[in-house]
Amino acid sequence: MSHDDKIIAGSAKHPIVVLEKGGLYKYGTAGFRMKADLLEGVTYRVGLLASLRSRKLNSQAIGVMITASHNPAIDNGVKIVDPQGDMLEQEWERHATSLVNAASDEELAKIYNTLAVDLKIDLAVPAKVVYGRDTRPSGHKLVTALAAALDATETEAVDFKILTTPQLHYLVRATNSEGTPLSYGEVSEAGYYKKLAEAFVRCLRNRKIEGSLVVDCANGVGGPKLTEFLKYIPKDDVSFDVKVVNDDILRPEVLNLDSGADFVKTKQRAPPSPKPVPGVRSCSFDGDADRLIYYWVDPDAGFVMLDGDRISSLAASFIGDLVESAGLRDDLRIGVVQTAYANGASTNYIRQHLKLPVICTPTGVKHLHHVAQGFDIGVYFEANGHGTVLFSPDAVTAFKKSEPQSPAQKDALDTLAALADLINQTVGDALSDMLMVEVILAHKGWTLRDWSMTYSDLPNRLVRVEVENKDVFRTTDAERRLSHPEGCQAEIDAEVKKFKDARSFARASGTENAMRVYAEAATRSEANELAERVAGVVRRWGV
Ligand code: G16
Repeated sequence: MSHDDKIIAGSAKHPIVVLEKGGLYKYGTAGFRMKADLLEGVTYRVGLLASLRSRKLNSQAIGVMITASHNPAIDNGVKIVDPQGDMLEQEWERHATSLVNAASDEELAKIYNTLAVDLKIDLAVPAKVVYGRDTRPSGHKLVTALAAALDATETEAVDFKILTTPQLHYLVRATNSEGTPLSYGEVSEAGYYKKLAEAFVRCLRNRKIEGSLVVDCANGVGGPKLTEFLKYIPKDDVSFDVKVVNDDILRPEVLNLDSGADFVKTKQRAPPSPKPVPGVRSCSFDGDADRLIYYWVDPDAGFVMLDGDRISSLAASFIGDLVESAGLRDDLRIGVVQTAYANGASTNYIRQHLKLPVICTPTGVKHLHHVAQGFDIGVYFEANGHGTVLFSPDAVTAFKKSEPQSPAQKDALDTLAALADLINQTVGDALSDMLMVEVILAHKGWTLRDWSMTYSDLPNRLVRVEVENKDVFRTTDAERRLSHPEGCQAEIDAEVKKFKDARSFARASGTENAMRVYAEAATRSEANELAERVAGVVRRWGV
């Protein structure tokens, strides 16, 4: 069979579903994400693109992750991971979109070949794709479609089975750096646990983690993976009292249900089950363990949340102090990257108190990651808890090679070097970020209450608004304003003007069929009211 015949035959077995009303599939905030029954053909086609990408990049391994993260259990998604473990280069998103929207199997083969010619890809060189999936039952079928595409294109395939999203990102980078001086770690799930556990011990050195930590895993893949990771911590060196909850992956319908980071962030309350114990330090992962939110229920003040903005300012402050103690302040540029969802108080705190630059990008870690790479130390977190800290090769060399002039300087350099290993450099990782937070709290001797006292959040509200046609909304100015439909932004501005110290914006979600509206104002009730009013404007225009 010719190459084209193989591609066509595979596609016929994993057909694309034609969308209603001439709709097109789009590579959104985190790849293609929708109801799982629409995704079989999409995943087959994504497999074809991954093979092209590997061939284009000198046969380096490309990753494919099958997950819908925080979405409900009936959804699924598929996204491509580049060789260094970061998200697919944005220029290629349109190639993914054109392949996925091919009208027929024959047309698909044609577009595949045209892409190969246009992008100067030699189809005779080897290709490699590594892949994983979360715990959604629909993942089985999608993996079969993916494997068929890899088979049709004679691509070497490695199935890592069930993983968290950040684990797959780790494995892609580890695969491509294996045996080089920049080796990222052993190419196995165990290698990931070993690397994190070893760095965690090095980061802590004689510091004690106070109290226990309850980790809500959204009944997703993070549950079993965290339990597995805990076995790698040497009990003689570190006492880490973790209680893993909401880790039921056997009942798919409970995934992300009334639990997880997205629930906690959007509802601004603790998961109802297990009943929160006042005063206990708690955190939530999302369904694929790439987002993290901390919180506790205060016996006096009630629920207090420490979201991505708080994690970002905590990390920036701690790492900034270490860089100062290490004598590297003048050598390394530290910066923070946020999105429009960042609480205004956090931006002020980072700029005015920490004296660090802050850059705002559109939503999606793919945007933040890219900008963070422009710093020697780039701290990026979305308010929803998705983020990480990136260290440039120069920064890592400085941590390892600088000659310490005092024991305090040595301690700072050692901690920085250990943090660079502990913090996942490929993408936001709830497990790795949680260990980073625990390390910082242990070093500072802080409780969550101490952490929450660094600044006061402006009251805010995030709402999800279902509209008939979210595609009419287009944004500008890092999503802080709507350019389309014309006239809509003027109405939002008019609503905002009615409130003191207020800010609001609306944007179409790239992972759900809905609009998101964010509002900040001087009081909680005003933030709620403003959000509802802007939601009303969006509903009127979204037809
Ligand atoms: C994904 C992206 C995040 C983004 C989130 C929500 O998260 O990776 O960067 O913030 O979607 O995006 P949107 O508002 O466009 O729906 P996850 O955890 O769902 O993969």
